[in-house]
Amino acid sequence: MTATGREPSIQTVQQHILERQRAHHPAATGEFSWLLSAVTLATKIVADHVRRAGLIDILGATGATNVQGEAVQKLDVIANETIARCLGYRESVGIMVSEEDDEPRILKEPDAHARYIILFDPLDGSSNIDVNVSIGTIFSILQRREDVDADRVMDHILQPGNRQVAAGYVIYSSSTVMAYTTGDGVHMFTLDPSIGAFRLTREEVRMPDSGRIYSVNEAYSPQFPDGIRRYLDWVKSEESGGYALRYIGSLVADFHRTLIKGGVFLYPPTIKAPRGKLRLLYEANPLAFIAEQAGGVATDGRERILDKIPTALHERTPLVIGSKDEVDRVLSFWTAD
Ligand code: FBP
Repeated sequence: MTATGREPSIQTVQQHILERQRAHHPAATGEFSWLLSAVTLATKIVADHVRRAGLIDILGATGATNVQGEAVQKLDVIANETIARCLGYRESVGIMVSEEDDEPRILKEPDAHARYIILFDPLDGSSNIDVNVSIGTIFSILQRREDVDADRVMDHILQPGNRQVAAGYVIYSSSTVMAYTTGDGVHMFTLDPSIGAFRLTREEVRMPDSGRIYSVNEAYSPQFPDGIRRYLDWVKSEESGGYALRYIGSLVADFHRTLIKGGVFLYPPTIKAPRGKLRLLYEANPLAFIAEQAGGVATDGRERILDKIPTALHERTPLVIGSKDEVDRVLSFWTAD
């Protein structure tokens, strides 16, 4: 019951998408909200596993290593298979790309129906699973290109981020929150355990234009480009007027904070990872779409993330993302070579 004594309105993700789509596309069939219901279903199942992880022995590694060279966590596999299964029930999903899979999964032979491609990081921040720190799922949705033969799978997948039709993330934390955009603003939903549904809690989210928070793994600063090191010296100087450092080590959580409170998140190139660590297709692109839709900015230090032409499935990119003024500030010290 709200302060006014009225029952708060209950709007689920599907309702919200349908209503906004109908507002802009009266002929909308509901196919898209049906597609996104696979994501909400899967992430509800993942949220339940994450919450009970310590109780049902699904913490820890499987002993396997994924295509990224990372130790695969048991929950990585559960999240990956759960999302694949739920997406598999949707006629409109033809191709699926996951951080955990070496190759794309062709769910359906290319036809007029199976026109969507879903790219996702099933469990971001998995190094934080065992220590009960916020983790998340990140997803990006593309449509098959009409100018390319149906069987040229990689040409359909390797599209620039500005071709995304939707993107979002779910953060598994003190509460489970989903944020998404279809290019019509950014909207947030909180999972209500009492009804098992994501309920609208913030509409038209705007990222503040500035924010005195910077987020980076400073342990790597000896490996950062000079410009980044100069920015980090400035941000800690009196001249900056004082900033706080916040680094959770889960991209989805560091981004969620930046989206709400403002500031800047950086994962620059390092000597060890000259192209950065984060993946373009299912980490940088979806978050860049959300950032821009909320009034923020995302760059690799040289160009807009959403304009980058991908060349490989698990391609990495440097990432500077956040409030306009803070990203501009970083770029005033550093421009990628
Ligand atoms: P995955 O867990 O999905 O592989 O993501 C990579 C990640 O954990 C990000 O969530 C996070 O921002 C970054 O790596 C942390 O890297 P580092 O430990 O080098 O700071």
